[in-house]
Amino acid sequence: MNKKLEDAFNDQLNAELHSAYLYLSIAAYFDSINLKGFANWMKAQVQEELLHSMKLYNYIINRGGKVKLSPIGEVGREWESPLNAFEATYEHECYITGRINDLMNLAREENDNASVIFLEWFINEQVEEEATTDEKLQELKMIGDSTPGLFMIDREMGQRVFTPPTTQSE
Ligand code: OFO
Repeated sequence: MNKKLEDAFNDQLNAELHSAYLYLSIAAYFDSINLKGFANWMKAQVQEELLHSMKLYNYIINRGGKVKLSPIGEVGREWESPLNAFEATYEHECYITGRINDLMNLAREENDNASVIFLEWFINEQVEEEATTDEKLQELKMIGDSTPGLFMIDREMGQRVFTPPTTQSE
């Protein structure tokens, strides 16, 4: 992998770690307002982001590149409401999708077929990431100010379990 791609993959590794950091902060916000189910959901999301980070880490190493860890940017600590926190989450996922698309375009420009194939997994993953966060956002919009509605969603979100992938390549 050339230097340009190595740098871009390292930037994406940083962005995924930043996503984990952001979602951990959102989990802490939910814990602070006693929405334990929402907090559980966000903690599972943190695990997802760490998985994405490790995929990139392993790929950089496997391609003979150097992993360069940079400081992780600051994240917010307070959100106005669960709805506001999910607006931020969905927006963040759309931002990550844009980054993955740019990385794919760069891999194509550099004629790096292995990177193109590797990034296909991330392209598909982002479809799922946007869909799941938007689903929660829409549910929160639907319930409006209903406290019973909020507790119902909280109960459902408490069921989420992070399942680590079973194959080594993942
Ligand atoms: Fe890594 O997909 Fe979310 O950010």
